[in-house]
Amino acid sequence: MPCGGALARIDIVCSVVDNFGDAGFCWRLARQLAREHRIGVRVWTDRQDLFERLARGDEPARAAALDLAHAGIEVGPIEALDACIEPGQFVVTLFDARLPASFAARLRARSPNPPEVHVEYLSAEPWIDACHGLHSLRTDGSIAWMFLPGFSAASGGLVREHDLDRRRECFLASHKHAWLARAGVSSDARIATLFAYPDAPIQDWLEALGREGGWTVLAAAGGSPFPTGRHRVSGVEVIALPFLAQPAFDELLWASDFAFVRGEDSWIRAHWARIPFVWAPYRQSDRLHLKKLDAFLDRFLDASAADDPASAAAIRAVSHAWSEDGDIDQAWRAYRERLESIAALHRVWTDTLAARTDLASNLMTMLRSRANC
Ligand code: TRH
Repeated sequence: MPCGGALARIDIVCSVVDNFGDAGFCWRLARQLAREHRIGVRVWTDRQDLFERLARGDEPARAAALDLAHAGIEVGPIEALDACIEPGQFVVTLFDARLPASFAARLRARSPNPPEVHVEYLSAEPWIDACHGLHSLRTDGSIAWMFLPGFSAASGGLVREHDLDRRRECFLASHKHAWLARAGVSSDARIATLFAYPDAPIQDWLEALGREGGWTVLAAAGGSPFPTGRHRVSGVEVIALPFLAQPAFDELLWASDFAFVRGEDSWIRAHWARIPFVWAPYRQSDRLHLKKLDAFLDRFLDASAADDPASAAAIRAVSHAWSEDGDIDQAWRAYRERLESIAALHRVWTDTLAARTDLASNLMTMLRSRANC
């Protein structure tokens, strides 16, 4: 079977641990591979419902079937792989996903042997660069190649579609006004997206925001304590949104002046939205998430803030306070005072990242080189 061209097919296996991010990353990658690399994509998952939600949101007006069909992607249950599904030319497992035994046996019996690549969670930690591209040898003699997403040129990179800036600029020039009007936001409000974990100090932050005035908070679904609808909290207008289709989630970030983001996928989308943001890593035991946070802040601020230590300190303080490691009221005030300078640091950092090869392209290069085609 050919490796390239319209006939090539990739199987992506994605089991979901928690939240929206595992499926969110997979869905974005699948869509980009189908659209930009002209490859047939099949996604095998234990949470088809989440993929449908990402495709249509909780708004009946957006049809999941339409979006799935447009993307040209098949989404099926992982168990189906155990039956009679023949592997495609390339097989990718994500995060905690494992191949069902009989599918793995069929895959490894094939000649030539389709390469298996395992994609891990994104991290800014330094060890990523040395481990990306290594392989592990299994007891049956088969090999899995490790693909590690990351922020450096030595890593697997970040998901970033080729037309992303053009779509964002088009939205800002032509659609933002109507988008905000539909969401019920007045056009002179400063907009903060709130996509947080439930243990973030949301109430304390809203009180700080209320004292300042002028902000509208758009609370994304999941993690915030507010039911869908409008609320007035500590003097702040809070609009709690339904779960949005993934493209509309990007528009939410594009329309914002600032965002709290979390996990993995929204973290990277906040970069590409080119707005100042504060990231909360997924909580782990032994405060491991704070190590991940510092690894990111080190990379970001080393690359951008050599001449602005005051802004760097404000970013560090607010990021730690948001992950329950400090006083958000005090940290937010210092951060807010320097928001213009902080936005400039984000621009420098994002420009550096945007110049690198994107994750989907790096993945296809790895798959093709391992398949010798
Ligand atoms: O939901 P998350 O906290 O997911 C996390 C991370 O992926 C983390 O790495 C993983 O270990 C953990 O789950 C189990 O945050 P994240 O990664 O930002 O994913 C959210 C996805 O949901 C993202 O693709 C955007 C999408 N989304 C929508 O499409 N519409 C919405 O309304 C919302 C709120 C999110």
